[in-house]
Amino acid sequence: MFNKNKTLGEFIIENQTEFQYSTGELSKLINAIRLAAKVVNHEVNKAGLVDILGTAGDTNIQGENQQKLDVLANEKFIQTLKNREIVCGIASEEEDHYISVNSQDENHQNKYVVLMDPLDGSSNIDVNVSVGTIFSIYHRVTPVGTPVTLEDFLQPGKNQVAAGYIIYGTSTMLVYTTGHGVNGFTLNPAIGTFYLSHPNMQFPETGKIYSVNEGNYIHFPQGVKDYIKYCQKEEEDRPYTSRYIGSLVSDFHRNMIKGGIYMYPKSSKAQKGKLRLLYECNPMAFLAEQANGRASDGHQRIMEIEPTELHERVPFFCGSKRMVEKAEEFMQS
Ligand code: AHM
Ligand code: MG
Repeated sequence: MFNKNKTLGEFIIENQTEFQYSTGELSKLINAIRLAAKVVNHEVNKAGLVDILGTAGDTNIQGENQQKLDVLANEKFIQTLKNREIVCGIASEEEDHYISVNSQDENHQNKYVVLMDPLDGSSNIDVNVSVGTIFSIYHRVTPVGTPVTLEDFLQPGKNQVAAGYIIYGTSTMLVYTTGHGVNGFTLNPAIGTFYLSHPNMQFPETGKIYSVNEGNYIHFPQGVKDYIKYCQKEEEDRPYTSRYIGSLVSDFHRNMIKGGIYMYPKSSKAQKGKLRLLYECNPMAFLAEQANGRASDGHQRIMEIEPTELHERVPFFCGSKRMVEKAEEFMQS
């Protein structure tokens, strides 16, 4: 039996030694993410109210500028990580370039870079549908004490030391891995504490849910079309159920619990699909593999891909192992 009273803070401390570099720096970093998550959660939860309270212009009732929540989430995460001086670099889906932290300070010994999508699925906010934050952490490859370079960020996903997401849903959860399985923590909003609610999360080997934007069907490659038809066929345990929120974190989270596959294929309109390798696919792939699932671009393991640019996109198939393998078969035939 696991201890439902265990807080995220306690869990981080207890598991610190599991980590190969184990200086406490990664723990501090995850703590900072936990803090930023609470701040963003607060903002996301009052999203509808801010609209009501704000004037038609750009300011709300307190005279503050109203901001789009994805921009706000971006600022909150960057601020928290910078203020606590625990990373040497940050890259975000919301920023054109990476940010070097304390690059002028030679004594700055921080080893980690963070890549993130501060508020994924943000088009869902206006309609009160769950959104999420995705983060990915790497050990820098250039020497500590020097400014970070692009090389520190353009690492294949297999180099990740930690990754996770926060889902702002019916309850708010933080789910993460440091390469020793996946654990989920639910926020008790009354006291602002995350508790271990989902220890050792695992994708079922197979499932009955497929998640894809079928509105793009005619633009998909033939292999994807054939796989979708396979999902819909009346045979054995099929047809599967179609569930698509349009919020990667939420679709992934549901599929991890119930069993399913999430797909964002390439199409004749978008040759590399839509999702970003560094901010979305790599962290979700790390979580998937740590939870006994699989993640691929249809032909190769997502985490093997050598990135060439920060905002690079990639087709994405992720979820229950057997379902992803089946989709790959269709794409390769
Ligand atoms: P975003 O980073 O601009 O929010 O886009 C990513 C989101 C994913 O969360 C979601 O799965 C996908 O885009 C939905 O895209 P579409 O509306 O094309 O189906
Ligand atoms: Mg996104």
